[in-house]
Amino acid sequence: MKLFDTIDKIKFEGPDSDNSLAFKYYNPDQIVAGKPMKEHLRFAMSYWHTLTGDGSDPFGAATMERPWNELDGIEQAKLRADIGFEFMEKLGMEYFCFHDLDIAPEGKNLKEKHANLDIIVDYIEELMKKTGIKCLWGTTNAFTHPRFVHGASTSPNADVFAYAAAQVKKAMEITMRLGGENYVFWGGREGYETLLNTNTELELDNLARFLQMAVDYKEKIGFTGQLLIEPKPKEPTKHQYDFDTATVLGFLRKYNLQDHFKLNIEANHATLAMHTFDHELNMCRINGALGSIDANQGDLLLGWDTDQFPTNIYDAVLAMIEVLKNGGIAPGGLNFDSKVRRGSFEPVDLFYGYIAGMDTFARGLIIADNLIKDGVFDNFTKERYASYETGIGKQIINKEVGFEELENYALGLGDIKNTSGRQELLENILNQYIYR
Ligand code: XUL
Ligand code: CO
Repeated sequence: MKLFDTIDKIKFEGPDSDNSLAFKYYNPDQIVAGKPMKEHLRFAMSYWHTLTGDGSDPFGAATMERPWNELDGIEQAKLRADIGFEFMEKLGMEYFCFHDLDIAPEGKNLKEKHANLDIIVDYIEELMKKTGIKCLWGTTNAFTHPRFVHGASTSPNADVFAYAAAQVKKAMEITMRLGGENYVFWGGREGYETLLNTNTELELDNLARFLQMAVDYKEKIGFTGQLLIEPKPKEPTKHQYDFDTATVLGFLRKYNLQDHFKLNIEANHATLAMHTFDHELNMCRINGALGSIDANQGDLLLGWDTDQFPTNIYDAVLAMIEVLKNGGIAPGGLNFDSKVRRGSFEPVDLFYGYIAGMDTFARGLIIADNLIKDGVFDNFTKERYASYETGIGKQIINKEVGFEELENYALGLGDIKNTSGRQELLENILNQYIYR
């Protein structure tokens, strides 16, 4: 049984095409900055939003029309996998990302859950061999089941800590078996609702203990994938511990874990933390911690994680500037942690969503490359900081002066002259590159 019998492989037809089921900008083999577009972008399908998301929300029932709705258990999981791989093949999507719970039913207990996973992993492995599609990253879902009501590794209940550890152990083994290039830790319910009942010190220490165990186990089994932490400031808890990039970097350094983890930056999580997407990417890049991207966008009028397909070209350009300056994103990639709206319930809407996201980032990549090649912002910025290349600025950089020398220098200064930051000029030029 196939879901998309009426839809052929999505092809690149260029910006003038009026075929809604074609790429206008994503041309996988087109060379940009020395390598094919697909190697810069390393697009991935999110198993959860694409294959398990049903369109339900706190106010309403499921809406998504999907053929697996009629099935359950292992049969449902197999049909999802079949259709998921058909979908990726048709999109030319080379990677996928998954939670354990997305691919196999939970089962009555941990033993049954593991057995279900083994069946489905065998099945997915075959589909991967047949199609050449690879795993970008795997993770565990330690937030949906009621046992995680108070968190997983930060739960006050040590039994829950142990259960979560067993889940990560298995999920890491599966990810390794599927050749996953990364393993992600998103905090799930690792946070708190009120300080009145929370020992934050113990919870944070336990989070670090848990991550250290994951590092130890990774080394023990010889998993060579990159470990990633995905910051998010709130939702589902009021305060998530992995608030944003700066918080996660501080945490990793406090517990001496910084050499073992990079970050997976999600656009909508950045905006929930009152940052721009490019701010978060930039903070990672300058700290050598940019690991991977969850590509989506939020709605600026809403304060929650709407996980929409990214269509904002402005943000995509600024994000791709960071990726290019990072020397690329591999072994990470761009995972569309994005879902079609509840009202977009027909299967074809999944194609429209992915085409929109892939085209936006493809175009973003080309514009970012042009801006970098022409030195548009780099030349301006270099000039803006030129005072640190000679004289007192150079002495500051070289640590040749302290407060006393600087006071002497300042006493000898006349009126200080600043120059304009030219923000509006730069924004005009950015728009000009986007419009071209
Ligand atoms: C939740 C979120 C997750 C992670 C993986 O907001 O982004 O889907 O990406 O657990
Ligand atoms: Co995410």
